[in-house]
Amino acid sequence: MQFDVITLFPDMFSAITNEGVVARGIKKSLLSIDTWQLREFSQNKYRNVDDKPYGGGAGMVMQVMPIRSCIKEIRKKSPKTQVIYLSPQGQKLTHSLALQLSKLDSLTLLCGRYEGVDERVIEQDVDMEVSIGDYVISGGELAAMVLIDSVSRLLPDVLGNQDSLNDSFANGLLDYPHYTRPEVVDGQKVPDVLLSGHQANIDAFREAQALKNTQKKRQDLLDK
Ligand code: 4FN
Repeated sequence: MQFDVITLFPDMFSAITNEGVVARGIKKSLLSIDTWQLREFSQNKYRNVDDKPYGGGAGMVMQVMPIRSCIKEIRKKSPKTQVIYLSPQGQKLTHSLALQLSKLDSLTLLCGRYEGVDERVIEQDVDMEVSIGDYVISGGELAAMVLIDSVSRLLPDVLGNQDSLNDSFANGLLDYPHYTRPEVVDGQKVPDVLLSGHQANIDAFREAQALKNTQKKRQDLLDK
């Protein structure tokens, strides 16, 4: 899968390209991330890509033409790329949306800064707006990295054998609780059944715990 990222801060993406699941996917040539410095598409010698909002008010707005020229350049390589604007106005990123996106060959991720992009970009150049949640953040880059991580781990062969986390969300429940050595720590003991060696009982225990956990902490997941 090909990710093209339009951003004013390409260096931020080293957070996912240098280590972890995404980095491993890149090493195995299962995915590729290219960043595009939006300033290189500026139309003036100062490399500005933002301007004052029509109608007045605080802050600056990202201009249409640098973004449009950048997307045109990306389309030379990936003509059918889907352009996603990471935005608080977007549809919420969920496991199910990540799964849908993971079936596509090429995604272009547009990262906003300042007050966001000129509305005409959204009208003409953006296929989909996606949000990672309802809180204020300073730019779309962190959101784009969350999307890339969640989509990449769903690509065939990226995770290898360790796909337990995908399985657990596939049933729409939270995970069951995990324990590792030592058996007792500060008087806290690992549940006996996990030491019993009786796999059917262990599976039943975990399923019950996952359900209980979900009811207690995330009832909203069960309401859906
Ligand atoms: N954020 C809200 C309302 C109004 C503005 C914001 C906000 C970064 C460019 C957008 C935010 C949240 C989830 C991108 C937030 C996301 C962004 C995201 C984002 C700079 C303009 C801005 C009601 C959600 C609190 C700043 C609510 N997922 N503006 O954060 O890009 O992807």
